[in-house]
Amino acid sequence: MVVLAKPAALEQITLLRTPEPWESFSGIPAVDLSGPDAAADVVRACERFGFFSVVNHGVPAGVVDRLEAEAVRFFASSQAEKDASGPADPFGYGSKRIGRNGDMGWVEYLLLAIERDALSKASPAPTSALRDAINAYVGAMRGLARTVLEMVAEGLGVSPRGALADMVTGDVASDQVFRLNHYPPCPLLQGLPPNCSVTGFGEHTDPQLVSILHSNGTPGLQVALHDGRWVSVPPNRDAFFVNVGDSLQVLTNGRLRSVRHRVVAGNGLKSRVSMIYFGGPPLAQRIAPLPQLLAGTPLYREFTWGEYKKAAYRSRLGDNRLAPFETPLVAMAHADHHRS
Ligand code: GA4
Repeated sequence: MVVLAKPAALEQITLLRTPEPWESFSGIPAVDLSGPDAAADVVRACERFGFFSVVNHGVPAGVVDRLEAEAVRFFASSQAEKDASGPADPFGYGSKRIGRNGDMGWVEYLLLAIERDALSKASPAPTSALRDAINAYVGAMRGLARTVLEMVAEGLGVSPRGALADMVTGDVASDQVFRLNHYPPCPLLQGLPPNCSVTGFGEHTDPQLVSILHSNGTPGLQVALHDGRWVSVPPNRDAFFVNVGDSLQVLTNGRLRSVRHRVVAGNGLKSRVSMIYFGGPPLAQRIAPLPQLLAGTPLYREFTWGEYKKAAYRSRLGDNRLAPFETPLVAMAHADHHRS
């Protein structure tokens, strides 16, 4: 990453020079969820990248289009109207500030809590049209999260097949979050080298089990491969993108790893609008390597999702949030590795 001299208005937002958002990587797997090998394909993609797209997912285009139109309408409304739903702490409308600990990005967003299959009553969804569109969309995402997590269990040989899916869409109310993001083009980049982009959302992993993302077909999302290289994800309006989160990494004892990802906003590119469903478990859910997947030493000690979430909200975006939960031997091995 190259840090450049920059205009004062971008003071606290990191500029990046690599890779270029329009140079996309063709290696990200697209899993056909209706295919006979879907479960094996999902696991292979999770192991190689912690990230993949799904096609033939069965989510009606109308559900997505309706929410996208409402999201665009919301972000185009006046600053005063948007501010009426903010400031996000953590829920509500936010602009540039991400989380509570000083992270900044060229982004505005609406972060909302979900209770079972709908927005929680306390969530400040600005209009009833937006609320209704989100509820329909979240219903579809719960179904998709369930399918993906059942396939992960099946592909890994975990039984029952619902063991992971039930943590997110089971009978006990789980901790689900929904987020709409808007990344406007960044005019302040004018005059800087053409291959410059600005951080829209800084690099991080998601703390939950899975996240499911949809975007309006605009580039900007980048993921880190296991060798540390950052690559740009080719946008696809017809697909959803699935991220492995930290909790799934722990449950699988590191066989699946959460994907580091970030969003960059460019100069002269059109606005990017994305919608993300985060599937977390109930607060009291114990997270520890599943006995069925524990061939050798457990890499992580057991914790509850509530504990992890509390620690996550105290951290900075780019922190390695799992490090404090590694078992002592693993932590020592990592420390040795970094020293040598
Ligand atoms: C990353 C994934 C989700 O967007 C999120 C984010 C949350 C926030 O925006 O408030 C966090 C971030 C996310 C992880 C570390 C903490 C909390 C911002 C931040 C600096 C809603 C979530 O659950 O964790």
